[in-house]
Amino acid sequence: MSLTLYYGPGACSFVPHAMLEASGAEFEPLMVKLHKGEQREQAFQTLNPRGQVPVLVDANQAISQIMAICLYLDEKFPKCEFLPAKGIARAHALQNLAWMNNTVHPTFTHVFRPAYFSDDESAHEGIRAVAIRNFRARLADIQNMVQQMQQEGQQWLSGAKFGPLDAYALTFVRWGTMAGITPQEHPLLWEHVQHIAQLPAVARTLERERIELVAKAL
Ligand SMILES: N[C@@H](CCC(=O)N[C@@H](CS)C(=O)NCC(=O)O)C(=O)O
Repeated sequence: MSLTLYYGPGACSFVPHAMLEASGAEFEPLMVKLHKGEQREQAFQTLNPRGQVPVLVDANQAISQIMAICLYLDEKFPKCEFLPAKGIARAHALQNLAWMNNTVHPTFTHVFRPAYFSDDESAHEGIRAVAIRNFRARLADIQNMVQQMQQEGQQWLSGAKFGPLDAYALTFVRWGTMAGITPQEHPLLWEHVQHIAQLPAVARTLERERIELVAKAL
């Protein structure tokens, strides 16, 4: 077996984890305990000096960054149609995936890790509060994407089939529950997330990571 995925339970690495599971390929999932700081240990830093999951290793080559990993898996498993193959449909899917990765995701990093943004501990609650307000608005944006998808008669945010945008949407809704954003605040999005979670591959990923759609509050 040459494929290995380093993941943190419930982290953004859920996206490639669910894709690998959906691919049907054999892979080795290796858990990194982020809360214990394993991402800062030498063994992991050798793979990714930036100290972040996910890391995919294929044939002894390590790849980090969700965008790079998703595009790599899309190319490696073309039958899965994780993303539209070409043209405007592909450009639009990548546009939305990049936005999730460079805007929605870092918004929540302010909730998880306010200390990355201020040394002043007394500022952390304020940073969290603003980030939660912004994150709630970004979930509403994703719900608009779900509405547009339904109006176009589509079943998946990523294209013809389940893919990275769907897995990221599920991850974000779950993160929101940690910050007191109840899934019912975005009913269409919640319906879509529950639909995603019913896919056997996604259900297996949730089970391996030992996580549920509604998480414990931070
Ligand atoms: N831009 C990176 C973000 C990765 C990232 O933020 N990973 C988080 C988990 S969701 C992480 O490993 N954090 C470790 C830490 O903050 O120490 C990507 O796309 O892969």
